[in-house]
Amino acid sequence: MANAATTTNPANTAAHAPALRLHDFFNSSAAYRVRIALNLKGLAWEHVGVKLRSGEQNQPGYKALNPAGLVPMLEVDDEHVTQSLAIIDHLDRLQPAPLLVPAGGPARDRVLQIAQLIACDIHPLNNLRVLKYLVGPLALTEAQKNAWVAHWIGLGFDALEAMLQSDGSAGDGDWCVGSAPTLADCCLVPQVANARRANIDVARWPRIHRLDARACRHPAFAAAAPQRQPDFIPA
Ligand SMILES: N[C@@H](CCC(=O)N[C@@H](CS)C(=O)NCC(=O)O)C(=O)O
Repeated sequence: MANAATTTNPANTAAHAPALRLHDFFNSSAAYRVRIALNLKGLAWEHVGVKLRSGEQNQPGYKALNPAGLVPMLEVDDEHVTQSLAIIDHLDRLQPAPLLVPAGGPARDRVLQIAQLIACDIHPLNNLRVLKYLVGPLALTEAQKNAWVAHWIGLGFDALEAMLQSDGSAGDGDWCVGSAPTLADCCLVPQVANARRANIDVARWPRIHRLDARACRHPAFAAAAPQRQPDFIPA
């Protein structure tokens, strides 16, 4: 099913338009990053739902496609690309406009630092399989699990807020780095959505709060939101 929210960006002139199929789950923040990137580039893509709550990601059929048993996975013609940051890097090479990881200089460093702070330091600690392990084999209570989630998001957002503040050029701008959306914003918005799902008051971090609100008004971000996806299940 083609994502109705996306249209082809006339600024992009790729000679061959590969078939893009995103193995996706509406509430996956890693997949949400990729949905934003695809939309920013105006690429047409097909949603392939993977039902994480019923464990479809661990079934042999999906694991044959992605042995890690995680979404997202992007099929680009016959190639299977996993890991959201690698997928977005792939998309930058497939269709450079707009470039989501700046080519060089301090902006590139800042974008990658923010993206990796979120994708490597915050998100994995609160992933579904980690939380299941806490309440399953480790027998934590729901309250202890929630405290775990709030602790790691809080610690990470404290660092992120300070990083955003230290950016003299863009700390008060519309985007995490520079004057246009980048990979950093593709990571920030889904992580804020995760924080809200965990009932964390994101207003504690004014820059993160403001940048998220600004980005969510952009059509590419709005169309990628969980509630706009075909497999959305209301809470
Ligand atoms: N580092 C991976 C993380 C992927 C990931 O953790 N995906 C989650 C959803 S956000 C998942 O598939 N979880 C399934 C599970 O925990 O069983 C990426 O950036 O793509």
